[in-house]
Amino acid sequence: MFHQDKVIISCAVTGAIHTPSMSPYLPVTPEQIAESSIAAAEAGAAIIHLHARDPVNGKPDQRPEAFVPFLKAIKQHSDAIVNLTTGGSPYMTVQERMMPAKVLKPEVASMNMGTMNFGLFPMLKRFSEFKHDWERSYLEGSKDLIFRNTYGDLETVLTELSENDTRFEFECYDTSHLYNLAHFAERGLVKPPFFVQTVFGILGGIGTHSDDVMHMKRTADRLFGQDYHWSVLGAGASQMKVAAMAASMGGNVRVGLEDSLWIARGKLASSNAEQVRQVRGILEGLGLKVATPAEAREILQLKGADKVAF
Ligand code: KMH
Ligand code: ZN
Repeated sequence: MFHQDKVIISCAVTGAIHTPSMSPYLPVTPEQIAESSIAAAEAGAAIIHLHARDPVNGKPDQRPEAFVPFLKAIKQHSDAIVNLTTGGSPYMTVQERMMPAKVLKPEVASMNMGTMNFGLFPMLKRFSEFKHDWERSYLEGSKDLIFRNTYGDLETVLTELSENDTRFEFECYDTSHLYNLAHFAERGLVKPPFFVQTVFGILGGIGTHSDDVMHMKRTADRLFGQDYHWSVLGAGASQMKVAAMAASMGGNVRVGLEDSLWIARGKLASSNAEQVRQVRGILEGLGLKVATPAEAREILQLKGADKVAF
């Protein structure tokens, strides 16, 4: 792992795991997504990871035009780095999922590094009342859902987005995904420094135990040496615990309502910025300093906000 002086905070503002009925604070409309992103950036997030939703029913929407209104607002009011999802939702095709990043040419796009189960159905135990028709079947359907990221898919997305000098947040949900990244590095399809987002606590991927965090770090250290920057994302209740563990070992952190709706046990986070402030407090309490967007651009060797297409 490359050792940095500053810690990069990413914030994933809304996304495809949760549905609008689960939290009144989940941003849904373009105005809400823009406002929440700008506040998260002001609180200290250098990178904003974004999905779009249908403003009426909150369903994930992967049309590039659904992203444009909030991207323009975010660019106007902050210098945060925009990271666009290519994960979309596991119900979408890979071509659909890639389209916003292909058209809008962000500095960073997410890249899910392997095909996997993506079990959202356990949330049905906690949430039973839904405002919109699609929500229950969306969660139930995940019992038989394959989140497709074949080698052919990865090759296509990596090649096409690299043509625009978009770099990647490599989302690795298990050790096999690190090996997949090493495979593409060996073939020269991806260039260091790699921004490796190890993901903990998604059913279908690795768990959130400290041994899991250590195992992912050790494996990435062995495969990539100094060629990678490590970041962690703990889903659900593990969000801050995983962040604290990784930060104490030199890692970067991702928070946000996409990955966890919570700020404390049984207490919903009232905004993305609230989670950013909380993780910032943990980092600063450990004696660490938070990277600005300019510092994060330098660390990750990004092309700059003037080279995006929005
Ligand atoms: N919420 C993450 C666990 C993507 O957008 O590419 C999954 C994610 C996928 O962020
Ligand atoms: Zn995402």
